[in-house]
Amino acid sequence: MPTTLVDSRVNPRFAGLCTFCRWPRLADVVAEHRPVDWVAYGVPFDGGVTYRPGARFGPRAIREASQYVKPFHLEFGVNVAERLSLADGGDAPVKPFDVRDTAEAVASFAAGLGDPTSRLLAVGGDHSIAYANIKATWERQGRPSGGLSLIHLDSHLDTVDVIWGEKWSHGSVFRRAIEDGLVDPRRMISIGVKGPLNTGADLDYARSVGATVITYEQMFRDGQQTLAQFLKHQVEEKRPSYLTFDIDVVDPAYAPGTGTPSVGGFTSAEALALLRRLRGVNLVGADVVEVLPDRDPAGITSLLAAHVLFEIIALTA
Ligand SMILES: [Mn+2]
Repeated sequence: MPTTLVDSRVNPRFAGLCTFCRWPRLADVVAEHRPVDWVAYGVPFDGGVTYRPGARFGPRAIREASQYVKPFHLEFGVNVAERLSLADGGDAPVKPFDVRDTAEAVASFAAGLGDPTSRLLAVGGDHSIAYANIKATWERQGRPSGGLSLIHLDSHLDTVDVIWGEKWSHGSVFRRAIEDGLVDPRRMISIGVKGPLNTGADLDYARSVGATVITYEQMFRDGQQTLAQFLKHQVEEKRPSYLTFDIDVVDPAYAPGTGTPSVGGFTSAEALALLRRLRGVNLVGADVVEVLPDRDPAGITSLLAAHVLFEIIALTA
């Protein structure tokens, strides 16, 4: 069912309520008893960061930037809003002083969004918020044993065990998700990882559990082949796959507004092209995280994140 969109040729993009991509509020869609294909919601939380805070302001900035996201996908040749029913689910409740409590609050909020078949897209917030959306998605998928497949675009692996004596932070999120059976590490791929690292052992956990890691450098060598093979399996097996997009996978020259910037990396165009290669994957949930508006002078990071959100949705249109 199509999305009821405000026509920007009648009502300008700079007017009206500010929702993701000007989609209707979820409450309005539910009141009309319309099914929803994707619910995007904000998670204004940055209590899990190990460096610069400020991603709690990400959802607002991305909503604002997304007013300029148009619905027709040029490369796919589809009007995404006509193909899909999309809604803005508002912001999840957060507990600003506690990562673990926030994860629980967000997961239970997410569990109630839309109808049981709606896909969930969480907009962060720091990367720690991915745990809750992965958990809610895993439950929605009927708790597949072994966990969801994970496509992870990030400069960092986020599989550290303990940081500052804490097991819950944006640097540990996928280790916890793997331990809890939400993610199948043998069907996990981390793309765009960049150095330097704290220690070479940072890679050990991901490799020991069977995850595939493609560094940014490798993408221009044998990484392309590894990725193509991984995606071929994903498409053939139709495995429920979750996509997590940390904006710091993009070169800070293109995405400066982020808390743990890592120099080099994908241009914005390369990142969008990479996302488009995921078409055909059985995508069941996603997140876009780590946008830090205070470090984003011209708003380009938020604008990119808004378009990343659109590209993710468009993969299923
Ligand atoms: Mn991350």
